[in-house]
Amino acid sequence: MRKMNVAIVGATGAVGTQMIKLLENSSLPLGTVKFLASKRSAGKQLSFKGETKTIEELVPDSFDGINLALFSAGGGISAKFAPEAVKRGAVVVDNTSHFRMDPDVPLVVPEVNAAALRNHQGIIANPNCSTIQMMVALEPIRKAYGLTRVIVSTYQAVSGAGNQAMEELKQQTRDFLAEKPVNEWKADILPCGGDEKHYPLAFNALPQIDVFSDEGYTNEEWKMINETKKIMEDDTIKVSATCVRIPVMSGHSESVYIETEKAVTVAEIQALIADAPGAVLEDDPSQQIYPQALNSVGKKGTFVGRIRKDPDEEKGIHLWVVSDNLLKGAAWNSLQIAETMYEMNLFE
Ligand code: NAP
Ligand code: 3JM
Repeated sequence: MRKMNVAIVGATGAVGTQMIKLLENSSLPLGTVKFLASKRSAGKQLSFKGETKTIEELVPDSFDGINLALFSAGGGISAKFAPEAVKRGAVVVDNTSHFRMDPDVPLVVPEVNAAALRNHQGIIANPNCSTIQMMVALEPIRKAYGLTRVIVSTYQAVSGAGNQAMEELKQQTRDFLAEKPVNEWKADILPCGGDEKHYPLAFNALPQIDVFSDEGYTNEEWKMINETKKIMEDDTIKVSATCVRIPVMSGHSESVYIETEKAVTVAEIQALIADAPGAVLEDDPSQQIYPQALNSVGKKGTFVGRIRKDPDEEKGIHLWVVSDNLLKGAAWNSLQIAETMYEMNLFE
């Protein structure tokens, strides 16, 4: 069996830390494993499979001899270093939004469109966390009944914004409990590191994820709209999104409204979800069973419940979709892409 030499770029981050844990239990036959981050972290040590490993500073030559590079250190780092990794013979699975809409880059959720991996030219993009879990829930419905429209509102966890954002929420929560006035809480990152104003997230809900873009939508909302059409290979599906950050540590929740092409019953959708790869049905109102963010943490599945018909729209269905944003939304989907490629014999 061919050994895989793997580099994790952004190894100290919220996503990178989960990637390391998953790689310890991966089915990939591992050769060398390298952990890369910025100069700030170079020299720090961590444990991998019982051995002590040292974080190295990311430089172009980091990729010499590497055949798989998993990137999650921001779009700018991917723009600069992913081509360097490919030049040196690595396959890159990129977690940032930088390459996602590039027509030469497959955008993959393995349960949905693994076949697209065959067309890769060195870089494969991992979709946005909120898109991924929605695709796992909707693809089986689209395949069986057709999909004409999606309207989604998200309730996104703070871990999706990185380690510093999690720390900021924890401190604001401590400040609230210490009865410190809200105007004295520190808010330097959320809703979005790249924007001018910052607001507290503790005991709040912020309808802004990423910066604002065209037509009053944020970039996060455009990611959900555009990525859905690319993954489902259908530009005619009407998609709209409202993305909201809430004070949950991990686990994104989504209220998803869809319209199907053919009429469908709730029981038919429940049966499809129960059978769908990567999806877990949790839907029994009589027993108060429905997906919850807290219960999703540490799990690889996408949990689906609250499935019900729209009272006024014959082909309208509502669903509640929950998944661990750092796992299926990021680290697990990336590693699953790599494992799937290995099984498909796509590493040279
Ligand atoms: P994070 O907790 O802030 O971690 C950022 C990571 O990037 C750290 O390892 C950091 O290393 C590294 N880094 C920053 N600047 C660097 C540089 N100049 N050179 C090398 N490494 C550098 O962020 P995160 O939540 O893990 O997210 C990281 C990225 O993954 C995001 O920016 C985003 O593009 C992507 N992401 C994708 C999804 C998704 O939906 N698929 C979800 C979350 C994040 P140091 O510790 O040395 O600073
Ligand atoms: C999730 O600094 C950056 O470029 C990263 C911003 C970011 C992204 C992104 O756009 O790549 C933070 C958190 C994502 C994402 O998955 O789209």
